[in-house]
Amino acid sequence: MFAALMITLTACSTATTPAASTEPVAENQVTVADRMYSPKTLTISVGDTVTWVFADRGMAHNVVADDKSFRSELMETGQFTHTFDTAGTFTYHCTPHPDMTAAIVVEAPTS
Ligand SMILES: [Cu+2]
Repeated sequence: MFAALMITLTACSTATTPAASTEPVAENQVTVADRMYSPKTLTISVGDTVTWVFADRGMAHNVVADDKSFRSELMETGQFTHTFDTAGTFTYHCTPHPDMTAAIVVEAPTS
């Protein structure tokens, strides 16, 4: 039973672990893969930069703010970054896939 569990875990991690990269994993990162944004809601602080990492080979996506404050190109691979200078909730979507939606919640510094 334990062995079976280990095999399941190993298979799962193999499928979801990104290819080895020399670049450090960004703190505020959204992965665009499997026709979805992950995490769907990312909370950051004012002044933080979000990096979207496109990794859905064979299917191009983009990142378009519903308020048009940022917009990426259509990409299968590569990265897009945007720095959020104002607090608020910024919803965004993918042009070819309107059901792909997510949000960046930008929190003002507490004083
Ligand atoms: Cu898409």
